[in-house]
Amino acid sequence: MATTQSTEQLIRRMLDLNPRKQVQEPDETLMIDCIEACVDCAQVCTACADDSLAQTELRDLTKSIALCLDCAVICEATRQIVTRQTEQDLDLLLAQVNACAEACRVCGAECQRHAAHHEHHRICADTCHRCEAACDRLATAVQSG
Ligand code: CU1
Ligand code: CU1
Ligand code: CU1
Ligand code: CU1
Repeated sequence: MATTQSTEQLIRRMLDLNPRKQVQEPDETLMIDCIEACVDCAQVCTACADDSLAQTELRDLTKSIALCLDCAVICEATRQIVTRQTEQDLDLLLAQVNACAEACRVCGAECQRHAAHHEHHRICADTCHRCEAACDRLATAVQSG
């Protein structure tokens, strides 16, 4: 019988199966948090941009749409790069995670400006802030070796 696994369990299980997994606890939990936060953020930013396109005051939302599309692709790339353990380059990982934190910071700030009048922007701003924090925590851990 198939048991339903949470995304976190699935990410952890797949990392464990790689015989060349480089990361160990406590950094492993930070990596899994980052991957999960990036999955959520890519999803929410894509939907936020799409929801903005459906609004009538489109011109006011142009910047948030552009930043959400940027944030979505950066989060998508980040979750892949953090996931790959075989020959993982920590300098590249660090650069990518820092870029992701920056994308989430600017996107989160812009979406926060619209949070009071659009629920999708409020959710997006919260999701971006959580991803920024997860990326920052991982960057700090990787940096301190
Ligand atoms: Cu994002
Ligand atoms: Cu975002
Ligand atoms: Cu957004
Ligand atoms: Cu991120």
